[in-house]
Amino acid sequence: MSSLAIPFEPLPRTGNFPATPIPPIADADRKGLTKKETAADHPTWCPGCGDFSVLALYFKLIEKRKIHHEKITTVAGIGCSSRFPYFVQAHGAHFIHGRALPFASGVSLTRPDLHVFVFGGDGDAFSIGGNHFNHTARKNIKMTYCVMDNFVYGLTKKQTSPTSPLGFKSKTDIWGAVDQPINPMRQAISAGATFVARTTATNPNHVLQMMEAAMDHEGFSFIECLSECIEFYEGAFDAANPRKGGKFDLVPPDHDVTDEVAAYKLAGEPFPGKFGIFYKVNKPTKNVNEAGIVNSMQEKVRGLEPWQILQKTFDRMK
Ligand SMILES: Cc1ncc(C[n+]2csc(CCOP(=O)(O)OP(=O)(O)O)c2C)c(N)n1
Ligand code: SF4
Ligand SMILES: [Mg+2]
Repeated sequence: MSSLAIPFEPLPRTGNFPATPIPPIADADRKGLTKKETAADHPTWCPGCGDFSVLALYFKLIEKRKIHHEKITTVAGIGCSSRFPYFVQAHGAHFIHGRALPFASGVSLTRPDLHVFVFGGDGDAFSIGGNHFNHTARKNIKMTYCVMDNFVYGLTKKQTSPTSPLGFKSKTDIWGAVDQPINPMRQAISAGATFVARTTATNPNHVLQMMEAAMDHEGFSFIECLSECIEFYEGAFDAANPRKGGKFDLVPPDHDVTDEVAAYKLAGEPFPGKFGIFYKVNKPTKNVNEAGIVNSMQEKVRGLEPWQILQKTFDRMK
């Protein structure tokens, strides 16, 4: 148990919530969709971009976990990485820069039978979308948010991003970045995310493992996935790639994922750091809390006609 955890009283589940049992997302009786059945347009990313790998693993996840077209929901903001939903033949939205999470929250809260996947970049998540990131995490809204972190603004052709390291030369920092980069893992933990993991696009098995664990988590699951921008920050993640002379070190097996302080410590390790699940705790989701309120309100007016409900409201105003 984390030493920073604050005890709280979850809202009671009232009435007969959930009124209708929520069916499982996977349909075990149907065969898993192949990449051919879920791939849409050919991705327009630059050859060698790390984002290809993340997309390929999303297709693998869909097939392995038997998620069918009507249950696939892929949401993104704006950026190279945020083009993601275009390339998936299913429901989704390529939304406004930085606003993917509020959109996804609405979908998640109204459709408990789905699992919403959100993909995007470091600029989308931590610059323009920074506030949404913090609030979606603290509300613990059930979804998986995979940030394809390339330490740069790719789509707009090389500006400094919130994760660009000090000294990084870009069109907005021609003499080198002088601002301290944010640490996405620390930010996610401190904001209240209940699942925080880190992976890299150059290790496909690990990406898939993290996606599966994130999807299975009851709450807001965040994955920082290093994904190289071959065009504007080539070699950024060589230090995390054994094929380029770097090292890929897993989170030690004795790490307690419920220990918030231990998770901060892991997150503070110098690059390339560790990979795996840093933090995972169970807390009530906004989905459950809100459904409880809605259900108890519905109980109060069960069997009444709309005009009778209105009449009750007017009576209260007398
Ligand atoms: C409101 C608004 N501001 C700015 C932009 C311009 N813009 C588009 S994508 C982007 C940043 C993309 O960087 P990132 O989120 O890291 O994605 P990447 O392209 O690196 O995958 C910016 C500043 C925009 N489209 N909308
Ligand atoms: S500009 Fe960079 S992030 Fe964008 S598609 Fe090309 S390699 Fe990928
Ligand atoms: Mg980026």
